[in-house]
Amino acid sequence: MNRALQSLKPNSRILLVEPPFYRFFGYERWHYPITLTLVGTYLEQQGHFVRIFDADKPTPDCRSLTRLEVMDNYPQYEAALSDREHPIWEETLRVIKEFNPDVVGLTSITAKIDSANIIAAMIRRELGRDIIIMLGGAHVQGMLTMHPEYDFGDVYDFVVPRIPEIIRLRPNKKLIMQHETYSAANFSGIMTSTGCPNTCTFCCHSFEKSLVYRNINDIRMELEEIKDRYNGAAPIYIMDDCFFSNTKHFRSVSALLNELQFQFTAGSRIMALTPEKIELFAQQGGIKLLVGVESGSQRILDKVEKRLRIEEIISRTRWLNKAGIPWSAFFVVGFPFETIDDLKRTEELIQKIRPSFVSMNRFTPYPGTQIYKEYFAHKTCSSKIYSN
Ligand code: B12
Repeated sequence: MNRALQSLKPNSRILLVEPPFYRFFGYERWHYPITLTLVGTYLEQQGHFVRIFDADKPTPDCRSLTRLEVMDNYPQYEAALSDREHPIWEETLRVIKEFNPDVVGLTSITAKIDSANIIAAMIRRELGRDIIIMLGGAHVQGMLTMHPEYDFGDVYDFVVPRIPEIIRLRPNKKLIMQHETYSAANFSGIMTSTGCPNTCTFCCHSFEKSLVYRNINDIRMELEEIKDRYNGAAPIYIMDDCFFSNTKHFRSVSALLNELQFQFTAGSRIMALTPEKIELFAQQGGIKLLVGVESGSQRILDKVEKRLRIEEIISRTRWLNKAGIPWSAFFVVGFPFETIDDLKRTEELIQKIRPSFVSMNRFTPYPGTQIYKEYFAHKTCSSKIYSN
């Protein structure tokens, strides 16, 4: 067990808090807090009393936004970071006070770290030093990979980069405050495995290299719970990094989804696609596939170690179009070594492969990745700690 977690006194009252982010700018893009639900399930099994407060749960005024609207609205998040009296911070503090925790646990991806820091500083300011505050998540993992001595600030008592094999647990959704108000669609995201055999230089996957698969009976229990308890009619979103890579696992989970009459969406590496798997996916209830193409330039694909040839992209996505399965192609633009010519090649490839949906994403250097090491690590870290 993680040594810091081992040091918690037995039967602690632990409140895990998902820092608010999308809610600040009215975006309803949201899945239940899967990371904290797994962490909470683990801590509950260690004998603690655990609850999860999802401070990012969308309110009724949140709605689906286009990418341009997200860009326009994003400054509202930045404004909230400087506004201590924002109602969302006040609500978060009120819930924490009412719960009266011994320990507060925060999770954070890089985008949310300022929000997590504000909550930690607020607890220190209002509730003193008796409460233990811990921080985990992809940002902590990345920063510590890069800078092992990195100081997250004295608002935190300790940080937890990793709890191995946690993915094998079945997330206990009842730990989430007001879980009964959540719908099947809110709980539609499930992870049946984690890990990736690839080593793309922009991906944070370096943290959890090993492939870990959940037990099929356990996956069945989670799906049945979504169906029975939460009246599951919504399609399931399989959040695995490489759902198609292990054929045996792919077959058994797809068959299970079909047996339970779920439709589903999943991601695949292009090189894991075969005509047989595509056919099986469609037969078993697959309604949409997500694939990471990243670039139409072979030079860029090689540079980011995607281990993918343009010819393979063209031939394998042809199978998808032939099978008539809707598919989204994910691209990254703005690598530090990308040229206009590379971008033109991406545009040409999109015309050629004709995905049903194109997701164009701006490159972000995440700490812990190879590309961050090469191009950004020497720059000064600028994550602010919001002091008392
Ligand atoms: C599922 C998923 C999603 C889901 C989110 C579902 C949800 N509600 O969480 C969706 C599809 C919505 C999504 C969206 C995005 N995601 Co995402 N996502 C993942 C994925 C595949 C799994 C995350 C997960 O739950 N893992 C299982 C948990 C248990 O593991 P973990 O989060 O790593 O946590 C471990 C430790 O950090 C620690 N820990 C974590 N928190 C805490 C807290 C405490 C108190 C303790 C003690 C320990 C602890 O314990 C855990 C076990 O070791 C990861 C990749 C991966 N395989 O990890 C990417 C990943 C987290 N996503 C990433 C990104 C960038 C995004 C987006 C920003 C993409 C975008 N541009 O829009 C958005 C942001 C969404 C948001 N606001 O949270 C990056 C984050 C990189 C970073 N440094 O920030 C990752 C790592 C992908 C990658 N390879 O680069 N994502």
